[in-house]
Amino acid sequence: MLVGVAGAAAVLKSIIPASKPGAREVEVVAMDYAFQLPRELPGGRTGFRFRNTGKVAHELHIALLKPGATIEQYVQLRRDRKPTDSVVEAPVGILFALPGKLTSSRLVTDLLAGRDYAVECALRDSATAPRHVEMGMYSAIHVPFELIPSLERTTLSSSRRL
Ligand SMILES: [Cu+2]
Repeated sequence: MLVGVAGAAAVLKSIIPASKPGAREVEVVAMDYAFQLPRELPGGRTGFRFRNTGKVAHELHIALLKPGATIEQYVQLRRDRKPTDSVVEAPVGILFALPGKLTSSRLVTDLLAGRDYAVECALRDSATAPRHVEMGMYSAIHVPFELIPSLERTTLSSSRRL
């Protein structure tokens, strides 16, 4: 009986994300050398597109920070040319955009409530030039608890009951 319930929960879990109304779409804009994007986004399925309005190539690299880690710590590690493992929990993905272009592909992820994401461009303009992140091309996305869509909340509380 318990196995049956757990099995049903597993099936529900795999179906619910697909049946959600369309993913929220967020367009991130790159300039030379900064990002324009919301500082806060609601949790849940989100698709990022990336528009480069600059004159050099840029990337949108998103990483999930460990709880308590800050974008400042992340950028300091970049400046010190050290690994970022101590502050990064998981990579999310990367989009590339050439100058003047909007990506045709999307980076889709489930933003986690209560967490922070690092956003950076680690490209450089020449082999000896600093990475763009070191020139200030970074940002952070905070996902507050209170902005969880009601569907997420329902899903969370029903899985707790199971
Ligand atoms: Cu860049």
